[in-house]
Amino acid sequence: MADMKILAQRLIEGKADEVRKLTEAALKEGVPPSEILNKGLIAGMDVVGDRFRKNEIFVPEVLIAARAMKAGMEVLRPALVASGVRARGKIVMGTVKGDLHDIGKNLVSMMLEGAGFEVIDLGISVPAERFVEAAEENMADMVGMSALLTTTMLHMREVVEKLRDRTGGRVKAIVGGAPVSQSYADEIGADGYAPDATSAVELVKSILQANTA
Ligand code: B1M
Repeated sequence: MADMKILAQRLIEGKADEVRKLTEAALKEGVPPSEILNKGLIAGMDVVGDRFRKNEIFVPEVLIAARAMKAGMEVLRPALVASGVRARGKIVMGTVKGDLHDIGKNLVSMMLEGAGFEVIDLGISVPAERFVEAAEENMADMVGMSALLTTTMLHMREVVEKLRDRTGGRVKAIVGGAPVSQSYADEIGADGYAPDATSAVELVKSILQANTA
């Protein structure tokens, strides 16, 4: 019989193949997709996020767990869509123009997906206009920007300004990456800043919940 605790445990251990198989088996047994998502995959990812925050595990373990999460989500996504479980929100993510660093951005994206958000990942070196176009085309709730260079973080301001002009503040903007700080986020008028992937998830939840309240 499908056991969501075992599914969560395999995800924590980063066993992508087992997570995929257990998710398929649970669906076949008729476990509701929302239960597989919340009690299996997200529950596992929450533990990973918590351990990462406490420095009990590090980036490689998180990436491996996130890959297992992705494997489960690939199986679950069609069933979730069919059962009408809506994502918690839609976020366009990318590393800003001129910047090729994507390890942190990928980690943030995966953690957000793990927390039930839909992420549209534009990749690296994304021009300001592309962020705004993608937010409009996809009716996104938020744009997330990552920068690892002191020179490229300067492009974040342009994205924030364009977004505000074109969407009137409907689409929120958050920023992160090693050289970025809360004071820089405040200076450029971003809606939020997070120092790491776990706090990024908390930040997105709080901004989008406040938005719909
Ligand atoms: Co580059 N690099 N790099 N690099 N690189 C740094 C960033 C640097 C600090 C190294 C150093 O000099 N000590 C330095 C930047 C100096 C500065 O501007 N202050 C630097 C430099 C100078 C360069 C080049 C210019 C080197 C050269 O060619 N002369 C060049 C630039 C290329 C370019 O982008 N145009 C370059 C190239 C590269 C590689 C391609 C070799 C490679 C990137 C591979 C890749 O990403 N696919 C690379 C790497 C790996 C690094 C270091 C070593 C590691 C970065 C990393 O992945 N960290 C880095 C030094 C360091 O940080 N120790 C360095 C792990 C990752 C999980 O952390 O990305 O910080 P991080 O993400 C965190 C948080 O910041 C946050 O959450 C993540 C998870 O907790 N976060 C967000 C990130 N994005 C977020 C978004 C959010 C919220 C939170 O909301 C949207």
